[in-house]
Amino acid sequence: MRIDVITIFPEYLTPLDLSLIGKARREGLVDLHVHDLRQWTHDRHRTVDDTPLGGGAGMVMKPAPWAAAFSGVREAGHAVLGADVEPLIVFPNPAGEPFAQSTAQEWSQCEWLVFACGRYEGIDERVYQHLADIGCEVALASLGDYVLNGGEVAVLAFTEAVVRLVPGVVGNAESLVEESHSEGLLEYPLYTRPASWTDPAGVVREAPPILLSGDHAKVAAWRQEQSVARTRERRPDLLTQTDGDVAGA
Ligand code: JEK
Repeated sequence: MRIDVITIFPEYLTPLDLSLIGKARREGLVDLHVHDLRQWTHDRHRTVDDTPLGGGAGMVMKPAPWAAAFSGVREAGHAVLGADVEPLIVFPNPAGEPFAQSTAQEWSQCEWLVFACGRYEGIDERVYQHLADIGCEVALASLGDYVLNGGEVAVLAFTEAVVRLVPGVVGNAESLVEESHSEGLLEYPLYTRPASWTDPAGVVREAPPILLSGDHAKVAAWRQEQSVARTRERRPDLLTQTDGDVAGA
């Protein structure tokens, strides 16, 4: 999978060098490129923003650097992937479709993603019109119902959620199988050694004895019950969603 990120703050994306994503990049499973939007400006001040037409607070991103950036990034991608491959262009946007695990699953099937990080009050509307006109597939996605200062933090989250679904990235394939089984439910409680732990207040806290029984079917049934009970308590909305019928709910 190839991923391009266009931003005025490339340093914001440096966490993508770390951990699971960094390893996936070094292993060649993901080809990730971060671009500074200002490289597609031509004035002395490398201007990417201007005042909103019609008035109002804040600044708006100018269309020309974005059009030049998409042209440059598409050309670079075509040189590697072939001229017949087109990216899905994703704009993080507070008014976009809420990003969900199902979105991550869809995007993980893409050969090529381009993330376009806006700042200020957003991007001139004609950029979206232009991309639609030239036949690009475009998606607006929101990280959630709260206001961020730009798209970068959303792209970190989108990329992490997508890349871990790329085959070979999560080393423990069992994890992904378990994840798909528990879909739509919250995680059951986790325990590790010691089975009997004295907390800092001197209280002896035992792990549930069933987890030491060695009876895998009983353990699985207990975990399922715990997941359903927790979901009912903390996220009842997940149990009334009509899709993804949950067994044992
Ligand atoms: C991309 C610029 C900052 C801040 C105006 C929006 C209703 C008006 C733009 N989940 C998410 N939250 N925020 C973003 C996000 C924010 C962005 C950009 C994504 C580009 N900004 C900004 C305020 C406003 N208000 C809320 C009232 C617009 C995001 C994602 N993904």
